Amino acid sequence: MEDYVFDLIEQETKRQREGLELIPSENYVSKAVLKAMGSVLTNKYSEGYPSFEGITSWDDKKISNEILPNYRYYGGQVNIDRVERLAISRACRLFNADHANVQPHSGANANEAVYFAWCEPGDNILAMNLGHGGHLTHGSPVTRSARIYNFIPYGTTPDGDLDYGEIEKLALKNDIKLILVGYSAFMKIPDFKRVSEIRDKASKKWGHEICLMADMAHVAGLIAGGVHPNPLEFGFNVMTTTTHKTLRGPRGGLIMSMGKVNSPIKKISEKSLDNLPTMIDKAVFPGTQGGPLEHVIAAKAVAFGEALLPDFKEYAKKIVENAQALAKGLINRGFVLQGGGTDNHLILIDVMKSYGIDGKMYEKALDMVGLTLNANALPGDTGGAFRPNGVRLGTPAITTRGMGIKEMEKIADWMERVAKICQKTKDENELDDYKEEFDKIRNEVKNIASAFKLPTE
Ligand code: DSN
Repeated sequence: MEDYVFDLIEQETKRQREGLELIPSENYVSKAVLKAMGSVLTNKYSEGYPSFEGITSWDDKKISNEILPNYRYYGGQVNIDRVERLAISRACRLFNADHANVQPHSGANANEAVYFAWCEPGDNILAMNLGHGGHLTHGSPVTRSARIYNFIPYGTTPDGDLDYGEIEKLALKNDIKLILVGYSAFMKIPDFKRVSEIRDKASKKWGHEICLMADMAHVAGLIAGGVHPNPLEFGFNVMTTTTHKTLRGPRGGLIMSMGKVNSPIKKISEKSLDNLPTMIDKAVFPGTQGGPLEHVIAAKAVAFGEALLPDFKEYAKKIVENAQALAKGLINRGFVLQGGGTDNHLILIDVMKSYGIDGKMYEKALDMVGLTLNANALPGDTGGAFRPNGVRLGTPAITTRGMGIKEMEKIADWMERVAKICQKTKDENELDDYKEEFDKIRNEVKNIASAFKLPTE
């Protein structure tokens, strides 16, 4: 059947092929992930959960063979149960977690489910300020969670690290139920042990358990690849993530937790960290979601399987190497980087300080040459969310395409040339006047990009 939609998919494939994806939260999935996602599993309803009755080891063969009783509300689950069990068991293996819930439709849903599982309306939650690199779902007033819970924001220090002193002060001043470490624009490695010690101190002071939560959406692939510490190994009780960023799976969410693993329908009479896995299962379904997207869960299972392979460790290492090479190339060309560089996959540039241009204009100009990144607020940004002075970029997607240090130099070079063209006008509406200069760079980008195939081609 002819449909405009397929034309547009074709055009998007071309855009992805001919340009370079520098948005640090995006990536390219493999053929196998795409195939699982576009499968007939989308036809199936499967509210509820599979069971692991009698399964004592994470053995793919056994897990994909067993037919076990389940906790579902529809029949016909024989294959669905086995697929979801594979996804759960692989996630547990990847992150050394006691339990995984693979059903969240997104990272936002995953975060909401954790708050819902552990907190009561009005409870205090300590989380990173959005303006300092936190995420909307960590307490921005425009979200539903912020109407239910009382988020208390902490920030970063001038050198771009978490302000541990402030976290401790706030945790001891306010009777908090949950401390959240997570972000969407942060380029250091958090000191998870230190936050865990702060939690223990606060817990003693307030006389109750405090849940330690990590939202590792940006760096989950780096954790899986062994180049970033795993918060679950430092006393954190729960870790949420999306599955499509550095983890390179389908668009979706995931919650890993530590504690006793019970049947998801076990009655929990008292909230305790020990019971967190069961409380989270209940909070995802029926608490906050209905039918799981089993085609996406199948694609998650495939992606987790890929991330368990030795190649993925190499991939994770290269993401960081490329980010550091790109950071160096940018610094050498006069760009001012927040925090002075990067320890992970992400770079935040103060383009106003670097070239006297704002982030939105620079984002638009880079789009004209096929380099995609996003304008991003810097701590204390005077331009606000819509016209910030910074841009955010990263290397997960270009590393998937096989690019290395040589290409990072090229990218830094194009970025400098584009910044210099922007300097000539400083008016976003006049960028078209420089079309010829942009087209020249665009062709260079296209030539190099086309030499590095998308994994799905
Ligand atoms: N939208 C994601 C990002 O780009 O960081 C966070 O959810």
